Amino acid sequence: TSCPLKSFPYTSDISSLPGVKLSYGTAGFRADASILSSTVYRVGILAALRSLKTQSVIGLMITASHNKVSDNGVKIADPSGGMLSQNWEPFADTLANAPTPQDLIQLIEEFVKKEDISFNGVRPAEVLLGRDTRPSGDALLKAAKEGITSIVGAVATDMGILTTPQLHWMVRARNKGMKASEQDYFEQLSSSFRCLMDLIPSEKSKFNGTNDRLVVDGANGVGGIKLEALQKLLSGLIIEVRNDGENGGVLNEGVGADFVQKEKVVPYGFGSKDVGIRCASLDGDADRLVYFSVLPEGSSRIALVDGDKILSLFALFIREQLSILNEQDLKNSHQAHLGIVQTAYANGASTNYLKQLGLEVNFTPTGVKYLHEKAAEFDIGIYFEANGHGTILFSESLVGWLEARTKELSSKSKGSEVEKAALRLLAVSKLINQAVGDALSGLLLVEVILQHMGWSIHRWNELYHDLPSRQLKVKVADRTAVITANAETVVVSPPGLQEVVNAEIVKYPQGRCFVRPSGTEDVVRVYAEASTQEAADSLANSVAKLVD
Ligand code: 16G
Ligand code: ZN
Repeated sequence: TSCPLKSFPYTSDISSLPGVKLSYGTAGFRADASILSSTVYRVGILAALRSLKTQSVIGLMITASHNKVSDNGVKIADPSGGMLSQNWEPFADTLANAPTPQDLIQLIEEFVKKEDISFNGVRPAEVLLGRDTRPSGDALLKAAKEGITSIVGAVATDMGILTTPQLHWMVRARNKGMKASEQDYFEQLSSSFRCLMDLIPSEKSKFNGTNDRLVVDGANGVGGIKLEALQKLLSGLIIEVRNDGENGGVLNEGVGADFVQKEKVVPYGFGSKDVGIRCASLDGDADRLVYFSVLPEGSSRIALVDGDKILSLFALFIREQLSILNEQDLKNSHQAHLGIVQTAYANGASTNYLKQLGLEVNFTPTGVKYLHEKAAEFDIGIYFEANGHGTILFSESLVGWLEARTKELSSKSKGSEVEKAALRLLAVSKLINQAVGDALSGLLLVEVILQHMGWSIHRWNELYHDLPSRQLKVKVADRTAVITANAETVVVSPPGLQEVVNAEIVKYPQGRCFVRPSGTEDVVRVYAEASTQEAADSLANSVAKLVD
C-alpha cells in the first residue's frame, strides 16, 4: 500500500520542544493550545483511519475540560459514543510524538497494514467535529479538518460548539441510524424528563419539600449556554444559570465543578443570598456535575453534594423501580442485575451506604474508560467518580425487554405500579446519556428524582455523612516508578512502599489511604480518609513524606 495521505501541512510543534512528550492518557491529548495544532491534525488522521477501520462514524472533540482557558485538548469518540478503544491508544501516542513528516508517513503506512485498513470499495470515513468555547478552538478545528480530509474521500462534519457529551451522544445516535442533531438531543432529554415528571406519584407531590428553583454555575463554558437553550423545552423546573460566559467571566477561573469539588467553596457569583437554595456546578465541557448548598455562616463555605452522592441518589431510585418490577411482575423472568462502579476516590461512607442497600459495588482505576467498561457488564450499571463524572448504562437486552413489557402492560394493566416502574426505567435510559457522563442529562435526572422523593438538597445530603478526607500532590523525579494494583489501592512498586503506608493507616480509626501516579499531571497523588479532618490531614501528610 502507498501512503493514503494527500497532503502534509503541519510540521510537529512539539519535536522542537525538548522534554515534551504527549500521552493520550485518560482524557486525550492536552497541552497549552499554542503547541497543539500539529497534534490535533494528527488526531484528525487517526479519527479518519478509525472510521475506515470500524466502518462507522467517529467523533473528534476539541476541549480541555476543566483546565485553564489557555489550554486545549483533543479526544476521540468511538462508534458506540464511548472513549477511543484502548488498543489504539499506543498508535495515538506514537503518532502524536513522531518527530518528522517521514516518521509520520511511515507510522501510518505500517499501522494501516497491521490493522488491515482498506481504502477501496468501502464506506468513506466520516468524522463529527465538536469544540468547546475556548478561543483557540477555531484554529484547532481547522487543523483537525485538514487531518481528516488528508485521507482520501474522508468527510469532516462540523457540529459546532458543543458540550463533550453532546458530541458523544451524536456519534452514538448516528451509528444507530437515529436522528442526531442538537435539536434531537434536546428533544430526547426534554421528552424523557417530562415523562418522568408525569410519573411522579401524586401523593408525593402534595407534600413536596423540593423547591422547583435551581441555580447553576456554568463554569463560564459551553454547558451554561446549552442549559439555557434546553430549559426552554422544560416545565416544572426553573433554572437560573450564572457564569454562562456572557458577562466577561473567564472559563474555569474560580468557577466550575472541578473548582467547587476540590476547594469546597462557593464559585464566583454565589454567596450569602443563596443560603438554602439548591445549586449545581458544571465543568468547562459539561461532562461533570456536582451539587452544593451555601452554608449560612456568612462565609464562602458550602455543603458539597458530590458525584458519590449523585450516584447514591440514582442507585436508590433505580433500585426502587427494579424491586417493584421484580416483586410484582410475575412475568418478569428477566431479573435485572444492577451493578455499581466507583474508584478508590469514592468516599468510604458512600461505599458503605451502597453496600447497606444490598448493592454490588465494584472498583476500577481512575478514568472514565475503566468505569464505563465495567458498568457495561450489567443490565443496569451505574458509575460515578467523586468529581462528578458518571452515568447509568442500560444493556440493550434490558431496554428491549422494557419496551416490549411496557407495550404489553399498557393494554393489560394500564396505570399499575408495575407499568409505571417499567416506564420510569425506560425514560431514564433515554434521559441519561448512554455514551458518556453528561452534566445536563444528569442534572435533569437529579431534579426529577428529588421531586419524586419530595426531597430538599439537605435531605438528599443526609443520605450519609462523608468521612473527612484529604488529597495531596507530591512532585517526584519519576512518577512512573509508582505502579499500583487492585484498582489503584495497593502499590506494588517500589517494593516495600505499601508496607510502610499500611503501618501509617493502622494508626487512624477508619483510616484509608492510597497512592497513585496522576494520569494528567506530573505528580503522585495521595488520598487519605479518617474519622476526623485532623486525622485525615495527618495521615495524608505522613504518607506524602514516605512517597517523597
Ligand atoms: C481525567 C479523567 C477523569 C479522572 C481524571 C483524574 C476522563 C474523561 N477524564 O480528567 O475521569 O478523574 O483524569 O486525573 O477519563 P488524575 O489522573 O490526574 O488524578
Ligand atoms: Zn470535563
